[in-house]
Amino acid sequence: MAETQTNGLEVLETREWLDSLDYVLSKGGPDRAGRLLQQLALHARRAAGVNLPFTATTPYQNTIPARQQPPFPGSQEMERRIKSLVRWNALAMVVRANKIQEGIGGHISTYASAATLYEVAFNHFLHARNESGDRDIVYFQGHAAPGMYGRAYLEGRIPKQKLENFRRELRPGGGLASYPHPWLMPDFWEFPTVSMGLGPIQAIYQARFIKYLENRGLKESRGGKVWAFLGDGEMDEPESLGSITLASRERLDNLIFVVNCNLQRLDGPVRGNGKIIQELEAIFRGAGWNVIKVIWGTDWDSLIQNDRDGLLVRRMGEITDGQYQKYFVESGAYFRQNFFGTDPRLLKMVEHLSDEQLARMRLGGHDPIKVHAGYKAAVEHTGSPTLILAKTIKGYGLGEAGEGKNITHQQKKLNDDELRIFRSRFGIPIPDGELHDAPFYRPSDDSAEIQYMQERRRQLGGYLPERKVRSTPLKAVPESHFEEFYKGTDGREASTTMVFVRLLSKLLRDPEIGKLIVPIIPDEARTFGMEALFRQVGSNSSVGQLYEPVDMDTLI
Ligand SMILES: Cc1ncc(C[n+]2csc(CCOP(=O)(O)OP(=O)(O)O)c2C)c(N)n1
Ligand SMILES: [Mg+2]
Repeated sequence: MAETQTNGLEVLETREWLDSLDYVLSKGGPDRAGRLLQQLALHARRAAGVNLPFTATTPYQNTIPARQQPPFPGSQEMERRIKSLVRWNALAMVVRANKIQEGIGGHISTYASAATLYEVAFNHFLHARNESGDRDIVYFQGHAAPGMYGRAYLEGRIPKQKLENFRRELRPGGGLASYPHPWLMPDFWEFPTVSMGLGPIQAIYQARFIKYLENRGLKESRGGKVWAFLGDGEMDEPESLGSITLASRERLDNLIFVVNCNLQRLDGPVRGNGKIIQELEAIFRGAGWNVIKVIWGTDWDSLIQNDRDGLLVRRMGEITDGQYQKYFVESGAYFRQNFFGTDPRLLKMVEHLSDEQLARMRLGGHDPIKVHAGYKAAVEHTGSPTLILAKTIKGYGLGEAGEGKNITHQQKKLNDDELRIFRSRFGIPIPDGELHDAPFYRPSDDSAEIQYMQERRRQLGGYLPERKVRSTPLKAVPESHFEEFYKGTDGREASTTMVFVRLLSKLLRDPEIGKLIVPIIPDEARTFGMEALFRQVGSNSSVGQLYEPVDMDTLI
């Protein structure tokens, strides 16, 4: 709260206003309270010129408060066990490959930090087919590929032999590609997502294309979403941000970006001195996106609820990402002293928690309940695309072997001790004596875990990722369209553009092929003599034409 509030009268006045607002909230709900606040701001501006400063960001807390979050629809315990199995196999795949062949590479820590983001999506959201026959389209973060292979192995879709040959596809029996690419694994990956930045920009254009097909009546099934799972470092690629205003202008509410904010990139912090979540929130809110922050896990709920004066949330907002990263590797005592120790009232808030409990306070991106709430709000949102910013720890679960450390992205080998700690933390039933080789682990088909994950995928219409070629070949265009061009222009001069435009016009008039051609002319249609197309084929806009064109009368 502002310093001026040391004045007793002002404190009382503020309390009265807050109580009134609480009353409106309880009677009329958040929408009513929102309208009231807007009216208040408008009134203050009209009556006395009070100008509230523009804020592009909201406080450093979850967008969805605990009391508004929906119940979790699955078995948390079962899903945690399945997630642990995927974690283990993803890690084992990279560790084994590098044991067998020095320098083979691969990534452990990206998936380790994103596991909950993927597992909640796989168990509850990603449709291979929905009720209307539509499907979700998913861009997987390239460096998280080991997790997708680990899951497909448990689903029985990838044999152990291929897992063994990760990054060595030419070995007998075949192997698995480093990164997603349909050319390398034509039955599995649908889209290439490495280099970084390819996923986000492709997802935007794909979501727009799907809306176009729907608006033109070329696609009837509905409700499918385009999901893009991205890294926070990846958001610095020009391609990641380059088309985000197109997505909001076109109101692509079929598009969801999930950014795994583990605060780290390849070998350093994403924003040591700043906060990547706040920065991305400002950029995307400014561009007209719906932004959902998933920062704090359930462990924080009661502290946040008791934070009546906003002291805690203010402190959360003061800390830089570099310092948050330091908390990830430090003890609970350090966290208490450095984070809460600046104010006796903050210290009091956590006096009932031991250092150990403090060190284990989970972040939002590792908490299925919070992730589920964010995803549900995203799929239900209409009118604009959604960005989910989930806070996580890079290399989660690796402990001393790399959790939260700058070297974690390049961690490809674990010694026996480190394997044992990871195995025990996630409860994988592999005895100490067998750990050295990091063997894969898959329970039998009739185990509760495999049954559960199979049933979830059945409910969601099948497996993902899976690439199926669905296109039907088109009939060739009649040769007669081209005959006049074979003859030449008989001495008259003709430019290549003139001939191209004539050819295009002819093809557009063909009843079969014409309806399938979409001229996309960002500019220079007139310069190249194509203005006749405006009347003949029209130009596409998802909102129709909201103005009277200046040259309406002159267009033929
Ligand atoms: C265009 C491009 N530049 C550099 C790389 C090399 N590279 C691979 S992963 C990575 C860092 C990824 O950081 P982030 O996006 O935060 O993902 P995280 O692993 O932390 O989830 C880099 C620089 C790349 N793959 N593509
Ligand atoms: Mg990162």
